[in-house]
Amino acid sequence: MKLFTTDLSPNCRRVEATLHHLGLYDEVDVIRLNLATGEHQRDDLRAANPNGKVPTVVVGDMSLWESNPTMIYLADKAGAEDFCPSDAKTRFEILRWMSWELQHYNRALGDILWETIAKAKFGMGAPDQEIIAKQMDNFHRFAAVLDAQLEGRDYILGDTVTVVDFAVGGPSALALHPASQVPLDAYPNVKAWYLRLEALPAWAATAPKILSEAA
Ligand SMILES: N[C@@H](CCC(=O)N[C@@H](CS)C(=O)NCC(=O)O)C(=O)O
Repeated sequence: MKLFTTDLSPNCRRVEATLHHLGLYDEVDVIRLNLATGEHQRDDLRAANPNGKVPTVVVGDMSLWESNPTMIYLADKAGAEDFCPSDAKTRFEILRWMSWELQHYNRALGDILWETIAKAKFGMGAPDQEIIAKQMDNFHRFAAVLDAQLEGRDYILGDTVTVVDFAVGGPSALALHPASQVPLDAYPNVKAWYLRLEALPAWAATAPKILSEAA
């Protein structure tokens, strides 16, 4: 199995963490690319993923791209029923939270984190305060939904970690970073859940190196 990936990407982190969680990481040929210098513009990645994006996983003659369905496929193939339950109701909940994180919560958070953290790490200039202000309204709207869902639960769907936590939690390290400007103290259940995720072995193994180097 081959994985094209990069550091500091929540999309890559959740796929890498899934591979760790499933005990598959040692079987993976990891190709870690520096996007800032264009290392990902290479023929073998484009052959596997016409978008030329990471994460991309190649398993046999199959190419997996888009991180959320990639995690589901890997978990299903590994028979990880606890991590990715296959009954219709839970599958609906998994797909619902994955759609929600892409369209709403992590879209807002991603824009904020790009401005406050990533641009500085990649030397791409000062944060755009207008973008941050606009997305902060969206962040508050959707973080309140997540905080309510996590009330009385350790993880999004209940007492055990599932693929949904990895999907929604992808940006946890960046959101917890002191420079992120993300007002997590207003959402204590979200903050506690992010810290719970960071403590999981699969999550700890995939902590963004750029952040720890700077710490
Ligand atoms: N929706 C995709 C997003 C993939 C994506 O945008 N990857 C970024 C890194 S986070 C990338 O490869 N950027 C390089 C580029 O677009 O050229 C997923 O979940 O996998």
